[in-house]
Amino acid sequence: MGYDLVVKGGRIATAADLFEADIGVRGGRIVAIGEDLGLGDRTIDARGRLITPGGIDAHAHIEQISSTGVWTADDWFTATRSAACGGTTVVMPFAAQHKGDSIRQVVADYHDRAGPKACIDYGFHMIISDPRPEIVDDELPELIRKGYTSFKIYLTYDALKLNDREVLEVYALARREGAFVMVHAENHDSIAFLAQKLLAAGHKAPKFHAVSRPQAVEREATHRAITLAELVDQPVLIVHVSGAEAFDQIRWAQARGLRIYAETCPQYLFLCAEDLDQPGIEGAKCMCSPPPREKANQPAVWRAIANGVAQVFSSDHAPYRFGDADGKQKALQDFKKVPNGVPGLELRMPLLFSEGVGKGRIDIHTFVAVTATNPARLYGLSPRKGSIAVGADADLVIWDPDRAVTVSHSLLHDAMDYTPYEGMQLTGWPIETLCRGVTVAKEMEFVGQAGFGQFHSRPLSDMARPVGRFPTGFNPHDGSYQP
Ligand code: DUC
Ligand code: ZN
Ligand code: ZN
Repeated sequence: MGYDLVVKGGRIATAADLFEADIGVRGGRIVAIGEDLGLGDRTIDARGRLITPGGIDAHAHIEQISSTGVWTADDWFTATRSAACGGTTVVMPFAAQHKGDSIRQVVADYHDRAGPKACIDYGFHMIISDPRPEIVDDELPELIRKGYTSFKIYLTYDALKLNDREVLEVYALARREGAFVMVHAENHDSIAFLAQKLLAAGHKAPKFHAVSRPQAVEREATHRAITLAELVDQPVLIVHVSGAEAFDQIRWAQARGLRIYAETCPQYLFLCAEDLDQPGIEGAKCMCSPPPREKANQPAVWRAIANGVAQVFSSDHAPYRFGDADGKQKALQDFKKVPNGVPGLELRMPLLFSEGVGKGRIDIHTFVAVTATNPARLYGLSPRKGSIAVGADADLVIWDPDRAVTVSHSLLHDAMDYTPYEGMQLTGWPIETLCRGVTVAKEMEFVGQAGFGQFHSRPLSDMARPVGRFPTGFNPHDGSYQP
């Protein structure tokens, strides 16, 4: 039997290997990898090109309403169109519960939004902000069993934060039902205290956003999230880690054998606190939480990726337009009113490729691991997603490793009116993106279709299973005590 598609002669990079071969695709899946597979019904000449697995962006806010009631600028169509043009073939945004919501209903509503518009494949994490008994005892177990196996919790934001007792209850539920927990780790009361003092002293400009959320508040909350996880033996991933001090806590936990994972994002490699300090309210374009740190912090984030302390590189795409009255223009009032977040779906992979692989800070295998393979393994998408292997979906990115691109928002495909990376000079670009063997982006243009994206429910992966060890020998889940 022939192939629907043969991608010929590219240099294939996986998390482990780099080799030249043809890829044969049938029915959207890779069915052969070998020398000289001949021609398919369609053939792509990839000689001189690099091929990596389609990117998995495991943290993005798409068509989501923020804790202060503002909708993201991107909907499912514009966000996934933009992701595709940047080499991403799977996105994993959040079905976000706000207080009082039924999470079952939130997930159903989110499906209704995503289904007709998604141009690439997708899964959902849930956000749990209201772990009341019927959610913990009834709705969540049902949803986890249906394959919504990961959720995010917050230690900050008035409308979202859980207290320590609630965190423990949610961790315990996750362990009982086999779910994986992502934690936004910043100390809420410290931020509220500092912000109030800053505003009272008249410090309202965007740069004070970073002053109100210093590394110490991230460090403390990271340590707390880890310690609570240790008490109940629940693996967790700390999302969007920004600072060397939080990474110190994570490295410490990993060295103790705790199953603690970390994610970081482009804004912590390519933006810094000084970017918030610009004339007028320009700095609001770079406001996200945790905030970008001082420039001297950036090498520590690179090291965390290179050394495997951070396993996942996501965008945390949270798009709020600069020109919108309920977007970044809120900075005209004060930094506390500004919706938090920066866009990054489309540039996540090109930025890391150019500045990481191209400049020798990380190797191509690490690039593939943190942009595709690790998120697939952690979140239960492998072996279908995250690698180039026989049996996997033909989610492929064909790179021109030498293409020089000066970043301009006019090149991008989101619904935003700016990119914080304007003017950066990159080398290497994803010139063709295939999702299940279908070209969805080519030569910086979107050629896919709304509704093509498929939803993926997800089993728990081995990486997210508990270790089976408790600090005192007391297992709070079954009451047993074995000192
Ligand atoms: N911080 C978040 O916690 N979520 C969205 C974006 C941001 O900056
Ligand atoms: Zn967050
Ligand atoms: Zn986020």
